[in-house]
Amino acid sequence: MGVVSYLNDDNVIDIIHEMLTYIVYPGIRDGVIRCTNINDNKDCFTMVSHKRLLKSVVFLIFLFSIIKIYWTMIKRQGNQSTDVIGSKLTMMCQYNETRTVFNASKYKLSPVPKHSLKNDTTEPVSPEIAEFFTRLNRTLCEDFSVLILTPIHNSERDIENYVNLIRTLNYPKNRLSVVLGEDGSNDRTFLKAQNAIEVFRSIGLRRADVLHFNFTGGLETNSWMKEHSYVNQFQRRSHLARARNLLLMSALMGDEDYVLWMDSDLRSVPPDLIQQMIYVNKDVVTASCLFRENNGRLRIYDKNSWRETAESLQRQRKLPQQQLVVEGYGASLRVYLPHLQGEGKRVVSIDGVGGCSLMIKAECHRNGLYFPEKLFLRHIETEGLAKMAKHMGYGVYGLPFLNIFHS
Ligand SMILES: Nc1nc2c(ncn2[C@@H]2O[C@H](COP(=O)(O)OP(=O)(O)OP(=O)(O)O)[C@@H](O)[C@H]2O)c(=O)[nH]1
Ligand SMILES: [Mg+2]
Repeated sequence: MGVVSYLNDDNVIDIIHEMLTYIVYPGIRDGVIRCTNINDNKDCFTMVSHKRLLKSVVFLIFLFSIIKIYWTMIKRQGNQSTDVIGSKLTMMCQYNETRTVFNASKYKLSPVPKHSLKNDTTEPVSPEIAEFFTRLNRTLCEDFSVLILTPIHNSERDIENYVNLIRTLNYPKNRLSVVLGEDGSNDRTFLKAQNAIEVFRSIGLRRADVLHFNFTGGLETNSWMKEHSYVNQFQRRSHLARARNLLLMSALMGDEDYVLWMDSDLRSVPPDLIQQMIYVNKDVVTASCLFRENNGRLRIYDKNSWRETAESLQRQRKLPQQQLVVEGYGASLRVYLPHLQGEGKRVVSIDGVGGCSLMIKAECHRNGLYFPEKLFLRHIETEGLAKMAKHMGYGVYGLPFLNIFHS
């Protein structure tokens, strides 16, 4: 007689399968198999082998083996859809490009230029097109905890508007945290930021804080011209990269899903900015940052969000390793993000990003993605981060139809 033992939570199919396998085992002469529960020592059922049953038993073993394999496969598939996804990150908000087919012949879009050259303007698209590329099921993407990080410096004038922008975001406030990181200001930025934090706490944000960093090395000037002159870009961007990294290191907790980098000097952002960015489920993604002139013309403000072209890469190969490449100074051989609208896609792959509103999966930061303070493949700060992200195997994307406006 053979005995098959089982535990309370053993699978019935597994038990029967084991008993059937046993019954043809030649060592069990009487062909009796008993099944015993080892928790309470009680028998559940017994199987007796008859010669004429052997054929059908072999057939049943075969059948059960098939069912078992099938069962295991289904179980494994089920596991994958929660496992690979890495918790809730992809499952709930996946954007499926193939589900929405853009009718290119119905809606005319300006074709993607070979490169953006000296053109830093963009045409507004019709409300219909904008709606097509920003439509989403809002309820799907509100389950993540998002940390908004904003470096601030001499931002006294911007903070009130910044507070309003955070207020108007329609993402659940209890899943939002804001941490501001200030250094080197010679105005009342820190005081204003402390007041802002009080407001954030009062409207129910998950966490709100302002940090002061005591480090030097920034450009000590209040002149916009000097700040943006080409010769000062290494120092300015390197210092800003450091401020961002310090902020990241001090503020990122273990339970945040996304980090949204948002500048303090934005005029407006869409209320569903966060949902839009989460919806596309990318490691690194940025919106188009524009500037609206008084005459209504749209200028591309953020020239750090671009796609490389064969020409831009060829030109870089000729440069010394230690040469900083910054966009926005002279004719561009790259294609700026808003000029990629012509591809007719909600989300497009890019190679450089700016920091106006930049969403990064917290996991990427935890895995070592940061803002290079020195050159990384000839780039620095946000553009350096994009280069580093690609180097680490992360995807870098832009949303050419999602506009935010710089002040
Ligand atoms: N902590 C810190 N924040 C900074 C520093 N410089 C700029 N910032 C902040 O970083 C963000 C981006 O800086 P901006 O100076 O706006 O960069 P930009 O948009 O390229 O340039 P502008 O045309 O001057 O607006 C803003 O929120 C600034 O307040 C700095 O030295 N330290
Ligand atoms: Mg700015």
